Amino acid sequence: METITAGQYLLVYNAFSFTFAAMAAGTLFFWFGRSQVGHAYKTALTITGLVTAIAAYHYFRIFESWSEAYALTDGVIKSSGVAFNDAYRYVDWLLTVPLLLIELVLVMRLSQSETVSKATSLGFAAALMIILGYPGEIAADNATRALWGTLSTIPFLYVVWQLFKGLGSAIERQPESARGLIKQARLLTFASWGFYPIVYMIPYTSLSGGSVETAVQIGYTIADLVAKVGVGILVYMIAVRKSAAEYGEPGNPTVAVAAE
Ligand code: RET
Repeated sequence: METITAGQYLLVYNAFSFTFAAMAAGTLFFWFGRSQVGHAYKTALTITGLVTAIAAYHYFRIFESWSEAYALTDGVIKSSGVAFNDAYRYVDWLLTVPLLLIELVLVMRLSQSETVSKATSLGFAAALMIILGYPGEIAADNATRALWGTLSTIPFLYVVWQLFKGLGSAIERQPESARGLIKQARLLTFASWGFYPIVYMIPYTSLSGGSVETAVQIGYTIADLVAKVGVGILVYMIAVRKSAAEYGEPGNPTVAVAAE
């Protein structure tokens, strides 16, 4: 394992701890938020909270794995001999990335057949992207990393293309008041997702040793916070705004029933 400094170790340690707290808090917020939206949007918020719940569990495990991998005594850091487990991150993505796409599709409230076909094709491509990326992430040499990274980019580009082109026409059919927010959610998804392959390429830079490990862990952690909690908050706002447009003010069941 690469040698890292005590400062780098603590930075990653605190970032994992912070992210566990943020994901857990996000889960409570999204699930309690279900009471603020009309019934058509409750599933979208259930899934948004499920994404952060799955991530909270994995960040807890990642945090534990990180602290087991190193021993910090009197300000001196040593590798403990137990390997840091990178698999938690990929297992997390395998579950949460398709769910994130489904959450976006659900909040658009398309027809049932459109929802099923978009959620299936996007979910499948996203899962393929993660499965192809993993062998590269754990590869010892950069050539193997590049090979799997390139393969993983194929389904990645398909997802990005679908988000922009495929959902584009659907967005135009959304209520005026929510359109801007939906475009923002799509853009934030695009920007945060684009950050992952950049972080993946850090080992090709002039950084070395513990700096690579630290930059990769911090990079993926920031991207996860934006992609799950940041996009989740936008999904919540879209659901509230669309509920107001379609059912009347939030939490007013009389209007909601009348609008059905
Ligand atoms: C990998 C491998 C290199 C090529 C590409 C990748 C893309 C990863 C992405 C991950 C997104 C994860 C999310 C997690 C949070 O919920 C696998 C790094 C293109 C886009 C959104």
